[in-house]
Amino acid sequence: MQDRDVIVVGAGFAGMYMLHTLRRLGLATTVIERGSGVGGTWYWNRYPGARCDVESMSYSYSFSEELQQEWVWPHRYATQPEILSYANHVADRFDLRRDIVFDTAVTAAEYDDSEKRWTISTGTGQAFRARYLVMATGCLSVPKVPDLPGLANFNGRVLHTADWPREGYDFTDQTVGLIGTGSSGIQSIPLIARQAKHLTVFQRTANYSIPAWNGPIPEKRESEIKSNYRALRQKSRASYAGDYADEYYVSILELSSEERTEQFEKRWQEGGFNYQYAFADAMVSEQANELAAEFVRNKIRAIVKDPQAAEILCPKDHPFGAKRLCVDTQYYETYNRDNVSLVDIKADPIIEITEGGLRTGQANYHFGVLVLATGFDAMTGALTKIDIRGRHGVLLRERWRDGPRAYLGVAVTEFPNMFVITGPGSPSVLANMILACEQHVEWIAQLIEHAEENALTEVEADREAQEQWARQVTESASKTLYVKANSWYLGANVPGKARVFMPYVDGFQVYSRTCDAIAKNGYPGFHLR
Ligand code: NA7
Repeated sequence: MQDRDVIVVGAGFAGMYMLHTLRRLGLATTVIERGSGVGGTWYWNRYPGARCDVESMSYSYSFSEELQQEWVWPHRYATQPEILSYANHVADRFDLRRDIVFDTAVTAAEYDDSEKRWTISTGTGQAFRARYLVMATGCLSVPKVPDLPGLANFNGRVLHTADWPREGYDFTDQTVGLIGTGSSGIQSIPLIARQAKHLTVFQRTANYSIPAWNGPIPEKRESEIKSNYRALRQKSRASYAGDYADEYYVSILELSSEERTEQFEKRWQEGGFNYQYAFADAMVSEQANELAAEFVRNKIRAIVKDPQAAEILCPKDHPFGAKRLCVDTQYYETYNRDNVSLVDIKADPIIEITEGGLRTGQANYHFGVLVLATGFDAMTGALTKIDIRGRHGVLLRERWRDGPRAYLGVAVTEFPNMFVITGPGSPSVLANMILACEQHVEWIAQLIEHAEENALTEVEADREAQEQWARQVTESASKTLYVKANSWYLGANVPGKARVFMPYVDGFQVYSRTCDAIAKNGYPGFHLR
């Protein structure tokens, strides 16, 4: 059994920076990582077209001025291989690998009340003891395989976007069925269609997607950002979404009809999340939301030549942005190809997967490869999968049966000295994730430093503070339209999962200010023993 000050679980962007930061505090830290390399979600999600939906120069670490100056992002939105190569560069540059144990999945973690130590068990039989446990396990790291009758009988290859073969997959001359039209489906469909003989997309819920207009970052733009990086990062930290893109906060309902069309068109032409974040009332007023939504539907109708397919692709059953917005390259255009067909499985649901394809109530479909772009057990899946036992052996999974509860989204009562990076109840997936990771890492490190300096042996969230926080997170979300869709934000995509809105919706800036004030005031809401 190895004794460490801190065990960090996960070597994605959160875990890597946590290690770097704890080392600077002089704490003996080991990171345990299930994959064979760093990068977390960007290590596993290797499907064609996988790309970040936040601009590269913003979706990158800000903690090192040298790093952000020297790294060159080739595209406005980075591809998965580009992000992975950045993660590897960071690991090398800061000499992180020597403290990362790869190919090792944490299976259990148990807190010993008398020793004030966590014991961490792994699938390889290696065990560790540590004073602190930091879960950097990611929000989108447990792929969700749908419970489709007959799936085991399928004769061909089954691929899940979030667990893609490392060697890639060649779709040339293949007939492909693809289930799922969230970001992973919407990003991969155009590329699979270009290679495959035929692609049939099975859509249950139509999603809103905004073009990325991706391309190389012009040199002038890059140097503008780099010469102004510090200020731009400050702007990101003071923003709603943790990004330096302008959040204009124009109110849709205050605009005249002409101004509205002009604004929607402008945001559509800019591409990406601006289309959502530019508008102050988009996520709070049904009327404003519907105007933004109808503009997107009309774009879909203009792009997709087959009017019947276009109507199937137009989302009508949930507000715009209530499921995470997709950012695409030639997604809707792909349905104009002769080798692509679209099946509405809401109207005609899947009955079963067969040996050679699938059967709906009204038809049989044949294909040799099945792609599941069916998402994740998001936000909590990676934590509830591990047997995490706190004080008196209580299981985290049991405590979270009716929905996750974590003070500030960081600490859980009865689980002392354990911290969760971008946990449920923090802005996490509603913000720029790398910045959200940095903010949490820095805040957690500061709390650990405080504990070390004051010879504290236990840091634990107070139950009432935790409940109050959970109530506030739920209450804030309930005032928005985010709760009006069956999204993974709500756990609605996993059968049996409690329906609780998990991310903090009041914005990155409000959240990080709250965290700072708590640190400054001696950590109210925590028991420091
Ligand atoms: P998402 O956004 O959860 O999308 C999953 C898709 O798979 C969605 O269209 C689902 O339809 C569909 N799905 C899931 N289960 C089934 C079954 N059983 N039958 C038919 N269709 C199903 O996951 P992604 O991987 O695309 O994206 C996740 C995040 O990663 C994304 O938001 C970005 O932040 C990056 P449904 O909507 O449930 O009807």
